[in-house]
Amino acid sequence: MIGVPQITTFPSDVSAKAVTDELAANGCAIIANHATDQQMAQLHSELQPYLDGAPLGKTEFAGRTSRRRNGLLAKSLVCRELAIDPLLLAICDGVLGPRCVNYRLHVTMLVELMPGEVRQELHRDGEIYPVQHPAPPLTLAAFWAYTDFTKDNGATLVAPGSNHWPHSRQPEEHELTQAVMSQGSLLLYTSSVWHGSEANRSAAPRTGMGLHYNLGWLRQEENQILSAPPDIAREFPERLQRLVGYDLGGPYLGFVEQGNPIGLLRNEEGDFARTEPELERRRENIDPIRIGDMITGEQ
Ligand SMILES: O=C(O)CCC(=O)C(=O)O
Repeated sequence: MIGVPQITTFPSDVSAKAVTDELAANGCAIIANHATDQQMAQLHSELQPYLDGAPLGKTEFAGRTSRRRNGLLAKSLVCRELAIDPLLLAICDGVLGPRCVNYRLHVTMLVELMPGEVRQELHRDGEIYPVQHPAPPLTLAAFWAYTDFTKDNGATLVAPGSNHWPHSRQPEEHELTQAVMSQGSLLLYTSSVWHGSEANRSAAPRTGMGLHYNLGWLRQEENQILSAPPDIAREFPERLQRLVGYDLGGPYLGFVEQGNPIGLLRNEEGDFARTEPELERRRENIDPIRIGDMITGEQ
């Protein structure tokens, strides 16, 4: 990338294709003001009590002046809505869909940087899996601005274009930019992109809400089935039930008693079909993925 690095910001009525193309090109994008004021107000009233009761981080990575909470689907109705936002899922279809039969919700997290928090160690989310970078997108991070993100309060640092960098190349300072955005906006980045939270030099907390997605044949970062066990998941819309893992990940992948786990939520007997014609069809359309040292890029 030549010149000052930038994250492209799109309006909320952008097409999924425009964002998917930007993610393939530069690995990151912002969708401005995507959640409504009403959703953000309700989100705060649902989640802030959990955040206020959270302990400070106990590692450098988690931030010793930060507070975090997970298991958000069990705690917030708005979080359930945002996790299946139609535009966001259409972007997941474009980014993750070509390489899996079903993608999953990977992790839910609130990250509140308190005043005085220092810069987080920069990282690639894909490091959670033992693969060479650059790799095709294994995860898509959807980081919602729960508060405004400003230069001073720790708006996430991102290295646009780093989705194409060789495995060992790390960002230099001039290759980083911050995801400055207003409350309700959405920062997206793929798994090979270098990023991390910046120091909070302001007098107020900066909070982001991560609802990240991953390829359905990889293990999810957060154990969603324990975070949303059947008694809780029964309250979810069906799309969300399937997204957290009450579904086959593909033909024969993740069955319960010989059937699709969605039946568990409906108290149905296993149907003894560990696959479905639609899953078989989608599986046929995925080009086999080479895992190893080959450099594949994001195309
Ligand atoms: O809080 C942020 O800005 C980024 C956090 C992050 O990347 C992480 O904790 O994995």
